Amino acid sequence: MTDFKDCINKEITISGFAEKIRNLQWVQFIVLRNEGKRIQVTIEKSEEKNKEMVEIVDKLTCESTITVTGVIKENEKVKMGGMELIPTSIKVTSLSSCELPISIINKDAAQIDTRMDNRFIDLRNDVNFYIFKIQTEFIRAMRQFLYDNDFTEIHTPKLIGAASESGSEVFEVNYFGNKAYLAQSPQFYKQMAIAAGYEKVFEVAPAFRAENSNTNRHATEFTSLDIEFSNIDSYEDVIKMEENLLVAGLTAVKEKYGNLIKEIYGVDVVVPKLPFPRIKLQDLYKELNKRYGYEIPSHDIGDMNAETEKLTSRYAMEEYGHEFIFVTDFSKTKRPFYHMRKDDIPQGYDLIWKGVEITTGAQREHRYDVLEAQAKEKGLGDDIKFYKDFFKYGCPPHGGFGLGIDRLTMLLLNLPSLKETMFLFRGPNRITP
Ligand code: AMO
Repeated sequence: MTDFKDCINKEITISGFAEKIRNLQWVQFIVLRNEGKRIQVTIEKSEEKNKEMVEIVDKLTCESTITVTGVIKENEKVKMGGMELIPTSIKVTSLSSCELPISIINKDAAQIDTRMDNRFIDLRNDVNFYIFKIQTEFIRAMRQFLYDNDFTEIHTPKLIGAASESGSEVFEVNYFGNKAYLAQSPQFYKQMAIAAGYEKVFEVAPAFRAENSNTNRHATEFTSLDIEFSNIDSYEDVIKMEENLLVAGLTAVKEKYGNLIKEIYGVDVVVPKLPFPRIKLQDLYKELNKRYGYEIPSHDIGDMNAETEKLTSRYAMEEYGHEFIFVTDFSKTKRPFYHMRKDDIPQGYDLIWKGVEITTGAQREHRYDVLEAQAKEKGLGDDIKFYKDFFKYGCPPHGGFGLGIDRLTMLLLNLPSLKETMFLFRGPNRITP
């Protein structure tokens, strides 16, 4: 919908939802909503030329869709931007049932599950509606950054013959009587693109995880922005690429939606300073212990858990005044076989934002013999032979990362969970609508 200020005294045609209808003795008002914007439509009942429209509005129900032609007039008495639309024609394009299953104005009046059942109505609420307008800008700007840096976009299969990365956490599907799986990540295929000679590739696509975890940050299907590029010296190059990518995304979001995000979600969008802080896992453990008395549970040593991530962001904020922090030097027992190791330390990182991991990245092991030894050590056998073959006939040093888009949006807007953030959430107990 256009900005109405540019349309004053002009005739326009607008289609949208009749959000509110007030039928008074002398006048009818409709609040017309289109793409999160609103205009008041005012119909004087006494005017003969309005007779037909008055009859239409008499029968109109809230959330019906209408197309209105008329002139935008300034009227300081109108709360909605001091403007109103004086119609010459109103067409009803679809009549809504009177009783809505959930409230649009007050989204929190219904339980989250009821809201998800009725997501097409739930999304009409501004807080929900704008999520995807803002996310679009975030992804658009990041894509633009990648195009500007000569990345090639690839589309890798999500139906795969061997469980990728590791044997766990994949959904099995019946593929004409044989077993197939839903890809948990494009990891192997983005590396294949490097072996094929593409210097820089990316993909934005669904990833599937058969994790039976009901947390605010896990979905069984989510969207991943995956990147892989070659001729790097170390994972530090990967970190730098991710820093610049996020700065590009957040700069664009702040510019286009900063004020709206503050108004609707109460969040200040911060464009992070470069470089983001980095810390080695062992040093992080020491800091968290010293500052907050936190001791990592023995089964998580060498890795992070939800509590560690939360405290890590607290530390980053207190020490550096930064929302982001890279954690490096994880234990090789906790990292995948394809991470390159130096002195037995995986050459990769996790990126934490506002207390949640948003990325895993690394330099990859591209030397065939070493890769094979690391795969063996993790008990991986013949089903990844096709992957190991990528490294047999020349493959440059390379690295990359996977960035969870849904988590990114959740954190950007301070939403409480992926259930609120995703267009349609998929979890262990949710596979509809
Ligand atoms: P990882 O498994 O850490 O790494 O996933 C990368 C990022 O994807 C997001 N993510 C999820 N988001 C929602 N629900 C989930 N269940 C979920 N699981 C992961 C997170 C996470 O940081 N192949 C590597 C990436 C790489 O090295 O390039 C990988 O998949 O934001």
